[in-house]
Amino acid sequence: MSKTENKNSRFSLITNFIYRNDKIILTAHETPDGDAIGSEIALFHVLVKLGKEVRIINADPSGLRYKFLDTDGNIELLDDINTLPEHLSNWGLVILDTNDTENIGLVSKEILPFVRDFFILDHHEGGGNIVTANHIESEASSTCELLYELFTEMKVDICFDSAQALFTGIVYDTGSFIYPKTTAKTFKIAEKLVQLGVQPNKVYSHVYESNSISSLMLQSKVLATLEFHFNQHVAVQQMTKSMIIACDANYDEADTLINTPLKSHDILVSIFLKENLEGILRCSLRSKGNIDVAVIAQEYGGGGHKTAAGFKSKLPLEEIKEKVLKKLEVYF
Ligand SMILES: [Mn+2]
Repeated sequence: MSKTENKNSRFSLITNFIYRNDKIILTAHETPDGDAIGSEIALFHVLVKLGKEVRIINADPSGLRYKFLDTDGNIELLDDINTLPEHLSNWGLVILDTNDTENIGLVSKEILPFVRDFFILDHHEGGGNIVTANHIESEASSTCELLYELFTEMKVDICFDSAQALFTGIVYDTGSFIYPKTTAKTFKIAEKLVQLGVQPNKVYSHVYESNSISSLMLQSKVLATLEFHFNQHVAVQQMTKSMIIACDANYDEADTLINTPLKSHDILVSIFLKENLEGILRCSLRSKGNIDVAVIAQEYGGGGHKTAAGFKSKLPLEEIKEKVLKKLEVYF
């Protein structure tokens, strides 16, 4: 591998960032999902192999279902700023799977302002203020897919742990290879990762068959809130803080329910309004057909893709529900 800077290659910006920083912190979006954690773990192993000093620091804890990717406990939680590296001005920061620096929780306050350099690697459609130090390909199925291609361009070896993390991110973000951005390339990459030893069934089992009983209880409560609008073309579900507490469940354990209404032929948009334990509301939106839900999310300071987007709000749940339904009126 050449250490000379290559200005013409597809990944030259991120490659050069890696070459000029010997100490690198990795982070990803709040409530990190399979692609966020998969990206962090995959890049971690590659950077360590390149001789870098690497830390993964997230604002929110990883879900239990992703612990198999991090058996060595390399992911640190930013809940105690005393554990931060001493001289942050010597460190570079790579932000994965979001292009919104407001979407990395406390990392945006405690780390981002103090590092010498930072870089965004992501596949979401842009929100408002996109910084220039970025590599964003919104056609990519996942950040993990981009990372695989970066590693290939850099000609670095992908170890088993890294391969398994990449595969998990791709499976998660493509809904197991069925969402619109799943391409022949996605399958080719998956094939390579399986050749490196990844067992698809093992990944599936960890990510999708490790729900707790409390999560099932929470899901039954959320599904019971299902209501229909616009002649049964729009479905709304909600999860309140009190439901999470009553079930002794975790905030993200009902997440997949947003996809359930879309299983009906008639439903074109699925809305999921959920409060976290601090009472802060997140509105997630999914669509099929030609309804661009990213536009709605962007109006409220969020972002995402045409068929999958979301935003956070301090407004009450009922108010946001009415506002979002109003925005959808033009389609029906
Ligand atoms: Mn992603």
